[in-house]
This record gives sequence, structure tokens and C-alpha cells, in this order.
Amino acid sequence: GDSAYTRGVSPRAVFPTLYPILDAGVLSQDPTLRRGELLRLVRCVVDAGVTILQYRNKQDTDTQVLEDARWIRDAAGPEPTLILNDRVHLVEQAAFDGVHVGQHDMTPAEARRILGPDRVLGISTHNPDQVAAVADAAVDYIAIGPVFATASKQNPDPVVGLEGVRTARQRTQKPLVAIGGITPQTALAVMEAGADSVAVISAIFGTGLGAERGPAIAPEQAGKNAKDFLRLFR
Ligand code: TZP
Repeated sequence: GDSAYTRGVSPRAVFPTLYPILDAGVLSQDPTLRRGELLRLVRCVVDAGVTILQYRNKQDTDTQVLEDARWIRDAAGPEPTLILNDRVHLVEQAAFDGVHVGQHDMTPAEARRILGPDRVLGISTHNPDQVAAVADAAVDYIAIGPVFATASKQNPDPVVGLEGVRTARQRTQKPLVAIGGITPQTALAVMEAGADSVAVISAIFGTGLGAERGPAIAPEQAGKNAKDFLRLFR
């Protein structure tokens, strides 16, 4: 169940500590503005030292998502691991490295069949029982959350807290990614509770969901925010 990403090494030791998620909610609809925003945001966080990035778009067409994804790959260069939210069938065309699926998308086995052995596959869970259920599935990492209250997800599940992270940690050997309301003020406690990585939307890119047109923050600020997290983990 390991992709080439982690094969031959201890997956937990190599999984990036910071996993930013760029949500399309912060982007303009105007194609020219959008392209510039994507390029600058991605370049700033990659320059800050980010090595894995997810693109999350819950509202647009496949055509739009594919176009965005190609700009993201262009801006990131070949090295960073790029993960697409949900749209397994677009990963190859987008030249992304993997996909993140939710509990209500396809099963890990189906996603793995479509992706092949070498791409990265991650899955969302919302409680320790769901973690246990995929602990031996063909996934490269397991995300759990929301750890804290979040404004970046519609109808979020109940918060699991640090206690939820601790229990989840006991149920899997796979890289465990904590998500939901995590800031530089709370990130170390989340790691101490057993997470290998923190996935972050708003504390890096500003408000995701509900943002009006245009990026919520300057790209340079997103880079600074990423650096603040990375500094904590050194
Ligand atoms: N899944 C659980 S919480 C969440 C997702 C996608 C949103 C995380 O965003 P933020 O802004 O870091 O709370």
C-alpha cells in the first residue's frame, strides 16, 4: 500500500511536517487574475520551504480544476509533491503526484486501482474508528479532523481535539496528518499529540470558504505564514 513516495523508508519519518491546502475559495473567477494569484501564491509557499501542497476545489468544473492544476504545477516546479482533492480521474492529466479522498468519495482500493502503485493517496477521517478502518488500506497517509473549530469547511464533523489525535495515533502506523483550525500557536501541541504533519488552510492562505473575490491575503504573507509553521518544526 505504499507509493514510490515512501517506499524503502519509514513513511512517518519522511512525511512533510507542514501540508498547506490551497482552497479555490480564495481565488478570483477572472481567468487572468486567477492565473496570477495561483502562480504567486504557489511560488511564495514553495520558496518558503513547503514540499507538499494540496489543491482543494469543491465548486468548479473539471475543466477549470485541470487548468488551475496545470498552473500550480508550473509554479511549483517538478519537485514539490502536489495533491489534488477528490478528482482522482484528473491527477494524471494535471501532472499531480497524488490525490486526497474523503469518506464519501471512492474507497481507497478503488482510488488506488485508478492511480496505480506510484502515486500518493491520502484519505480524510473524522474520528479514531475511521482511522482504524483504513489503517491497513492502500493509502500513504491518513488525515484526521477537524482537530479544532474551522471556518474552512462546510458542515464540518464534530471537533476531535488533541485527545482525538492521541487516540488516532494509537490506531495507525501510517503518517497521520492533523487538520482543522491549526495555527502556529497550536501546531506543536498537535504534533506532540502524535501527528506527523499539520494540514492548514486559513492560517496560511487566509479565509478559504466564504472569501469574496480575490485572494484573502498577499502571496508574500502566505509565504511568511508557511515559514512561521516550518520554523516551529526545526
Ligand atoms: N477538513 C477538516 S477541517 C478542514 C478540512 C478540509 C478545513 C481546514 O482548514 P483550516 O482553515 O486550516 O481550519
